[in-house]
Amino acid sequence: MQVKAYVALGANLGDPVATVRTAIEALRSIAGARFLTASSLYRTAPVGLHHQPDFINAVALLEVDTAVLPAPTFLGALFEIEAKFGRVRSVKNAPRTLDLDLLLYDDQTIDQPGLTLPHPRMAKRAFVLAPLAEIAPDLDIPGHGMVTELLACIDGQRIEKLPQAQPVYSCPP
Ligand code: PH2
Ligand code: MG
Ligand code: MG
Repeated sequence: MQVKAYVALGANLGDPVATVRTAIEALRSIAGARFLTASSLYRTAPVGLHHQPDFINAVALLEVDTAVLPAPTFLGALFEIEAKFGRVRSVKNAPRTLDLDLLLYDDQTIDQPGLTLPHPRMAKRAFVLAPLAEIAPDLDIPGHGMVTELLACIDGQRIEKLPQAQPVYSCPP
């Protein structure tokens, strides 16, 4: 069976714009999943963290084959990509080269060590809800409600959509 899975991307070390763009490309090469779309990139103030640089955040949508990549295996594939980008899990919430969070896997609710679905904090975070609303405005988050309504309830989290990268044309001579 094919299901939709939403993945949040975040980075706030090094060149986070380049990291998130390259990580979106890396999501295209997960065996057993098909990349469908990704949101724009957003520059966001750190939420729940002090004295950290701004983040670059985005959300991607993939179609996942449940036989090949059940939710915990799919999460493992995301961790492999994080590791390739040099993520070291030293201290909880340390600045990170790349954070990939599994937000939703179809409408599954899971509560096991290391994997809670829907992602337990997604409904309170503009840096997740704004990019999610861009690619899935009608999405209903199981147990929480409509993505656009949840976003409208959030105050005081600074977030700015970055302009899309334009293709570089060279003019004919
Ligand atoms: N991730 C966190 C905690 N706080 N704040 C922003 N703006 N963006 C994030 O990706 C983020 C955060 C934990 O993973
Ligand atoms: Mg996270
Ligand atoms: Mg994470």
